[in-house]
Amino acid sequence: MSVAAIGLGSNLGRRRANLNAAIRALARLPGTRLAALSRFIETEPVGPPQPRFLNAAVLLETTLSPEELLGALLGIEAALGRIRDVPRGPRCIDLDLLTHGTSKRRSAHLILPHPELHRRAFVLEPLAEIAPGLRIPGRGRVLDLLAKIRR
Ligand code: PH2
Ligand code: MG
Ligand code: MG
Repeated sequence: MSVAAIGLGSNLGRRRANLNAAIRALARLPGTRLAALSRFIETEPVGPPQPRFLNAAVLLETTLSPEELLGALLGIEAALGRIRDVPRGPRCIDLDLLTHGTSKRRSAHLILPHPELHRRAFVLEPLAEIAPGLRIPGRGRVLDLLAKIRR
């Protein structure tokens, strides 16, 4: 059993409904329990000009491997109508695997921990709400990472 952190984002369509549908789907994954859910926070877009995001974070307890969980996230995104076109562009749902226990990965499909996680307030803020003491392998505690980008 591992604890995995997922970052959620939506800036197209019914953002709140999109996040809620994704959270319901995450909670239904095999071998998986939804352990914590942050509030939804409105954030300014990072990257190309686009609508504001709603972002959130969840913790899952799961027996799925990182690769299995990543596959499941892509499946949920597709089921909710995600179309992959503009990199870092608008999306109805984005589910990013941030950490999975103490796992590290560097494959073409999966980098763990997520390579941008420690730089992104829209990820760290909701994550700090539910897991301030979570250790990001190779990077440190969530709360410390958030303090670093805020100063
Ligand atoms: N996701 C991106 C690019 N920019 N900006 C905000 N505020 N929130 C996001 O989730 C986000 C973004 C690519 O995944
Ligand atoms: Mg993302
Ligand atoms: Mg993504």
